[in-house]
Amino acid sequence: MRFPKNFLWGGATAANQCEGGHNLDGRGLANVDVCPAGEDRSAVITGHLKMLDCDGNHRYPSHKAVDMYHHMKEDIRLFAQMGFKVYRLSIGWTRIFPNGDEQEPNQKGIAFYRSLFEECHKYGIEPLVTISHFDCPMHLIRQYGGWRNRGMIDFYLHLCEVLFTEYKGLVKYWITFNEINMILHAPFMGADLYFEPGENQEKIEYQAAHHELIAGALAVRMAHETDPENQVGCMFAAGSAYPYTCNPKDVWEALLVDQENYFFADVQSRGYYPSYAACRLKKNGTFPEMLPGDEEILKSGTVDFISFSYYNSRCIASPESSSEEAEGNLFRSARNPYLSFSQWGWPIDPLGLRITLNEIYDRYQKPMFIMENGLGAMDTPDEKGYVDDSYRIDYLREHIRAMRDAVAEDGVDLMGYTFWSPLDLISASTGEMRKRYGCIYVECDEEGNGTMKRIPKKSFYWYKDVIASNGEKL
Ligand code: BGP
Repeated sequence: MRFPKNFLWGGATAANQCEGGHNLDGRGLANVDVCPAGEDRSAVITGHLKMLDCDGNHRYPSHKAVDMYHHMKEDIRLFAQMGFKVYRLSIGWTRIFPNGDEQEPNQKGIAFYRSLFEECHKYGIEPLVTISHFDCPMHLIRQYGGWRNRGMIDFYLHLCEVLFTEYKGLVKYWITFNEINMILHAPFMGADLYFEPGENQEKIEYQAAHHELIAGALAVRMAHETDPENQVGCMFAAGSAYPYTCNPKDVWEALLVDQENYFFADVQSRGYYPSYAACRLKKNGTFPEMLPGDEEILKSGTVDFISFSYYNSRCIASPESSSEEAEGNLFRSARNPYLSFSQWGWPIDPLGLRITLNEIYDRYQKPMFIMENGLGAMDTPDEKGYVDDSYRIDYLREHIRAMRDAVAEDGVDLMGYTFWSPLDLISASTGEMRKRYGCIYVECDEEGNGTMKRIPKKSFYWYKDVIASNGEKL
């Protein structure tokens, strides 16, 4: 037994990291457009430096990104050449609703995604849509305070209603929010939150999370009512937390980190707040305000599948165990002495993917989908622009092997794998271009200058064989 016949192989992108064209055809300004490149980025995306508009002193990488807005057909043709069965992309909310609170959508935005979906179907590629991938109209933040405000639920649902009806028959796989747990790690980028001095950050984060959880549950219901073919998943940044040692205190700290991470999917999959979260948030005085009826909404809007990103595991040490720190997808943890690390210091742990798949499947017993996994690295093209990225192939091969073991030997139910990312794009955490993930090189420098020419790397041809052999040829 190997990968199922209908396994969905593909790749994933996010609108703000690849589209560019940030002010074209009526698109409005979004939170992701005011996250600068450079040293202020970290403070802005974590909500500690308030930046509610662009200024002349910073560069904003989402504005141009890799110009997929003008290369869409060419890019999808390349994805088709790799043999993609599925393409995961996100909707730029402000292309559809420039301010977010309009009644009528922007027809040019609707038309752009319609032609993108039609282009996918032309090649037999199933589009899989993230409704919000770190994306919120700035007007909703300035006017209403963003996800702190319960009113956001209605704006979000209005977006969903337009998407579900406009694209009925074209899209059947939906994700409500990308990496919903990023609210706790990059609150401005993840959920448009910034903090004034003296505010209780945790309380605001969990209140906003509650609003997103309610919005997501109502979106699941709406998707099913609009078209019974629709399948909706939750999405969180996963990666098991290992105790640094077998000291029970390390084991306990690791459990707490896992619970903090699983909280969101626990609610989205089971339909209620897990007791550990209810107890701790009440004790901290940060349990969110709920309205009568909220519990029923959560119960009636559980997701069809569980999706997640996996870049690395984490290693957790109690204060008693002295340890060095490691980086890792906006989460910091102890440095695991058994692992190697990427150029950006992220641990590389393929077996951790098998462990994570087993943990998640045990916990929810629902089909799963790996929505992101990949290696950010510095590529050196030759004089023709060709990149021999054998290191990326090694990373992907080992992770796909681990995923195959989880499917074939552990029996987990896995729908598909969309690696990050088919083409080079802007890094979410650092805003850099030189942190490249793609199987397709994009000729574009750190300042956003270049021909934007697309050139397949070695990994492009390798992944093509992987798909053609349904994961046999690695
Ligand atoms: C995830 C995000 C993606 C993507 C990826 C890689 O957190 O969902 O948007 O960017 O991580 O991270 P980075 O771009 O920071 O290297």
